[in-house]
Amino acid sequence: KELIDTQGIVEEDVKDQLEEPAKYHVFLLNDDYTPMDFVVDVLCNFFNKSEEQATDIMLTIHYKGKGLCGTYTAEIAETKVENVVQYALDNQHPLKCVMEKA
Ligand code: NFA
Repeated sequence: KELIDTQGIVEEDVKDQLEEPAKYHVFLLNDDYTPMDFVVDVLCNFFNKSEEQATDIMLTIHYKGKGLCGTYTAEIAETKVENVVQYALDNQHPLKCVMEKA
């Protein structure tokens, strides 16, 4: 956001400098076809989870429909989603990855 002051000078909105950048949750969604091992692999390699954390999250997704993989600023969350979606497509799995404002 830009503000114009009384003399017509453009200033940054002070709020923009004081506020933390918005954060986004990145989720994986369940499906009937993607192998469990592939999901664990994605969680380890794209979201820096340990094997144990990755297995917990994968089972949460499998039983509850979705699971939180990480929370990031917009640009990083977008890149995670793009990379995971492309990796799933490359391996012919229907795994879905989405982001939501935190
Ligand atoms: N439901 C999948 C299966 O039974 C496993 C899975 C887990 C898929 C988490 C997507 C996300 N093979």
